[in-house]
Amino acid sequence: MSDLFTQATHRGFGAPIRAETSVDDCEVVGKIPEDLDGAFYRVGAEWYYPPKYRDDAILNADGYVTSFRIKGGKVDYRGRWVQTHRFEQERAARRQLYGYYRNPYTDDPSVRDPKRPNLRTVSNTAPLAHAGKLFTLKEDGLPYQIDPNTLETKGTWDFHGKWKSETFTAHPKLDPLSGEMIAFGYEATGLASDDLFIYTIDKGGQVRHEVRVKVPYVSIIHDMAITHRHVVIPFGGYVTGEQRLKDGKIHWGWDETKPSYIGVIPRDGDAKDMRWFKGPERCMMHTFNAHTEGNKVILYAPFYDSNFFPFFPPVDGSPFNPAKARAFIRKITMDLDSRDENYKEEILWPMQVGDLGKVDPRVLSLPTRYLYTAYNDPQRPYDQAASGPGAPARMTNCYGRFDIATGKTDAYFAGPTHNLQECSFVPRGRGEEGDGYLVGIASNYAEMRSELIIADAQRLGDGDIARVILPFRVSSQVHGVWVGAHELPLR
Ligand code: V55
Ligand code: FE
Repeated sequence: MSDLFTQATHRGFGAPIRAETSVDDCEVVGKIPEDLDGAFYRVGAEWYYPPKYRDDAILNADGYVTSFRIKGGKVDYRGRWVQTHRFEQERAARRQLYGYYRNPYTDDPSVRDPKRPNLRTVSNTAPLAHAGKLFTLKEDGLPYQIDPNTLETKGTWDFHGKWKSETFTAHPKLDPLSGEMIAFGYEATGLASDDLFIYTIDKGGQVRHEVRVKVPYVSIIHDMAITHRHVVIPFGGYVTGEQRLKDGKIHWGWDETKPSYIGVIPRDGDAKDMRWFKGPERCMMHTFNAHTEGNKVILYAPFYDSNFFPFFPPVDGSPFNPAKARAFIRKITMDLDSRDENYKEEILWPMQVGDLGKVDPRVLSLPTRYLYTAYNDPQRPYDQAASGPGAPARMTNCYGRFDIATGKTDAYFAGPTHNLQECSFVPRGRGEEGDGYLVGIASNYAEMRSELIIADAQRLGDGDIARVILPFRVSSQVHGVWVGAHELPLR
């Protein structure tokens, strides 16, 4: 095995897990609310074998899915690799076979197949529950169906043959009123292709509508948003192309001269209805939510000023600039009556935030009051000595609730040796926005183990109501979701 796992970046909390584990009846500090019945699913990137290239993206690591099944105040934990085609090839060969992030030309000849890039997906980005099924997602391949109880991988899912894109976004959106899912695939017809397919899938899981459009240029289209009338598709900055890939480079480079774009198309619209609103250099990764107000589409999103990913380097040869990798909560307006096709942008809070944001899923597509995301508050105590030499210079120490109506913020603080991963919202009660819990994993650096935090989303300042203590580090999360027991056949 390569020496890469012995490097500093792969030690401490970043060290590979290399194991599948189950813990029933986890240790709990505090009290798990009796009304919680469901599962918190998380998906992340976990190298089984070290990467072939030292400067590869962590986003290229194997998919790993975890679950916390919560019922009657008890918690069972489980973690499994997603058994993708690629994972099976590697395990059979007992070594790494795959090269750079989304570049099949750099793969071992035994598996190299640039005509079928989705065979090398790692399904490491997000869980999805829809129409009674659980999936793991990665934007360069099809969904993998997962058993919601055992986390066993059942294979890829193409919606009864009706999903024609070779890829499926990691961030489909579920309409809370209709139960529909809106999703898309980009690079839909092959490596570096400029085809974007957008689908509506009904609440029973059947494809109901498809539209095929061309993008202004080929870029990461990572997330999307929906309103009750429109689908919103933001992207910008990252570039790729057949030649770049044949030259053996990582899939994306950053081109600061490229404008950002936000596509707006009516739900169930035709290709000719797509409008591309334009703006300055931006790294548009995640969204919070959007709604339509008269003839304006309003999007809330924690976009970055510029390139966030050091492993996708500038195409002009300049060094990665961390000073511009800053995310702010932005309100973006697309005026459907305008002729100039420029979007308008306002920064709502001057503080930097983490870009993995959430809203109460009951207001998805509708006007929103509360935005939730993690961030670093430098005013909070940080016990760097107790956190050890491998701890980050600044901890992501808070979950914030940002109130758009009042401008007020509330914060949950995890402690002086704790680093928070993305939070997820757990709805409670009859549907009033914001009534629920925030759940998420904290890395306890002092004790080198992970804890599941459960906090009341309306009383973040009071601290957590329960912590589930794991006796080890869990895999790092990209995205997670809470799924109620009524949504999946949970045991
Ligand atoms: C992102 C994550 C990905 C990816 C592309 O957070 C973009 C953004 C975990 O994989 O492949
Ligand atoms: Fe994401």
